Amino acid sequence: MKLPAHVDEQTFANRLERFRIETPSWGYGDTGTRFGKFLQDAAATTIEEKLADAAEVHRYTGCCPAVAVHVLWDFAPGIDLRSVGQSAEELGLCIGSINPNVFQDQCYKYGSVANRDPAIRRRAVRHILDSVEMGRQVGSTLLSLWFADGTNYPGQASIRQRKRWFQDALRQVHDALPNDMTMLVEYKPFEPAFYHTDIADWGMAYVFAKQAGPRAKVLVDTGHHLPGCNIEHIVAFLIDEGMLGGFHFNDRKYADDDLTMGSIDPYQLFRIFHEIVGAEVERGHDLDIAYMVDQSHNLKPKIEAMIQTVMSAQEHLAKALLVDHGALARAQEREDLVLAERILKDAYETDVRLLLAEWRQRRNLPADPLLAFRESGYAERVAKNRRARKPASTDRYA
Ligand code: PSV
Ligand code: MN
Repeated sequence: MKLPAHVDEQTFANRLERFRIETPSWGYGDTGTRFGKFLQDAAATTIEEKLADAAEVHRYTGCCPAVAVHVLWDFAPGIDLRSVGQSAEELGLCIGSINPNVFQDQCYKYGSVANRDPAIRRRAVRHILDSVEMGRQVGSTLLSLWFADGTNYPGQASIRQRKRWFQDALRQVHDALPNDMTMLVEYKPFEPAFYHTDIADWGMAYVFAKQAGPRAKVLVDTGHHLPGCNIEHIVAFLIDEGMLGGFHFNDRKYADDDLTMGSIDPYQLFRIFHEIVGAEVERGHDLDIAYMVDQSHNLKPKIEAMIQTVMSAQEHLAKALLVDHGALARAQEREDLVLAERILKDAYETDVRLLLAEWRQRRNLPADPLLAFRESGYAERVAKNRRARKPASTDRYA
């Protein structure tokens, strides 16, 4: 398939080649909603199994060498962390972001770093600092912070006081980062806190990151926005401020649904990539952004869902690379809104699947990673081994 005349074939292929997507360990295990968990025989339980599954995604897509880990979910007490890093390496992987967990323990009922009790605030900071050290041991250079802190009712706490506790904690963590570590601050409008969340939007994350220090940046989880929010505007703004550190990719219909990226609003995904590519074209180099997936699938098979996500990410980046930036600038100069929009739509509506299939084959990868994985029989094989370790059905009327 031929590329449009304004796209240089080598530039297109090279940019795709450099696009790396980190997959989350928690996307390979059994997860659910507060209403229950539907277990899958093939779902991973241990960090070794999660890494093995992530290696399959990398084997078929060629672009997912890094795996994000969540400290409490992946590191059992006393685990030999160097061996985790080694296992990853043996599988051709590396450990990507390290995610502390200050939202699960009972003591965090009223918050972690914004808890009224100074001992709990100290405990939360200590856990994050321990996570930094664990990250160092497994070879991670990214500390990814998300806090469930907030309140459920008006009057429950002083919002201003909690803000100051957050500022103190984030500064302490930033001061303790090793030189090669970046700290990402994630925001979310609600859930589990339903009245106010201490880091509710990109503006708050920006201020906290800015005040923490130069190695703190904002993390945009695409599912963490209220309906109608213009996410690409946030992305463009943060890029221009040098404050966009990374993404947690997923899609949403109602709230933080964790649906497969691009399954609900693929045009939004294209518009996000268009802002990134536009800035890269202007600057002449790639932006330093950590592209990560944050999806825990309840119903879809885990590895297939991950491969589907990665393919969708590549397709939307490829479409964004097809935008005719010269023609777009000329249309904008003339205030030709119709043509400007059409230039975006021309790129978005191009079917790039054949282009990507050919590009993959040139790299000795399967033209269709999803089908190739399905045909490999991996999921059936591991299901057989892992099934025995899953709890028996707890259905009351079975
Ligand atoms: C919170 O909803 C979140 O997006 C954070 O990134 C957590 O680390 C992750 O989900 C856990 O699934
Ligand atoms: Mn997230």
